[in-house]
Amino acid sequence: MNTNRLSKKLTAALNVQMTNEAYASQIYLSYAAWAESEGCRGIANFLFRHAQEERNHMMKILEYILKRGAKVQVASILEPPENPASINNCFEKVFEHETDNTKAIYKLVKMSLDEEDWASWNFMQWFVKEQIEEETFAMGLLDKMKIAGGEKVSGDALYELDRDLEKTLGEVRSAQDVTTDKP
Ligand code: OFO
Repeated sequence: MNTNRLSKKLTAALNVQMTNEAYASQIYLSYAAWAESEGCRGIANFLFRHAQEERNHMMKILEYILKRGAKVQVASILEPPENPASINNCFEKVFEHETDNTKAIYKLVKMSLDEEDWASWNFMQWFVKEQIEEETFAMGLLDKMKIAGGEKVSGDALYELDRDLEKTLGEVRSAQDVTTDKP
């Protein structure tokens, strides 16, 4: 008896998104290591933490695919892009990455809608909300950066920004504390 509750198309797309989240985790990990080597420990901590959040997103999709009786396909992950040219550029890349990921999430929402797979549509709403928060946070980083001097940031302003980001860490909701019921 076939107990698979996901279409072939949606299974393939969810598997791709699972790998996208793993790739996002690698990107944040590499930027974090770079920021640490630049002496920006607060920024590095934020990025390390975010790498873990992206991994949690990957796991969330993996668990959903299994829960629906479909097959998980663990694929290879691309190498992360080259290091940012500056802290300002790092935040720009973070924002770009998040908006790209939002597009990928929307495609899955649309696919679930077209298939009238309401379970998957409902599952994807968690990611829609998450992307709003992540984009908002990334925009906030760019705003802070602008105030601190943008590309020209250095010395005291960079030090303050780094400390500020370290302090805000506790306010950033962690993905592992979130469930579909408590988004
Ligand atoms: Fe997985 O949310 Fe960012 O990319």
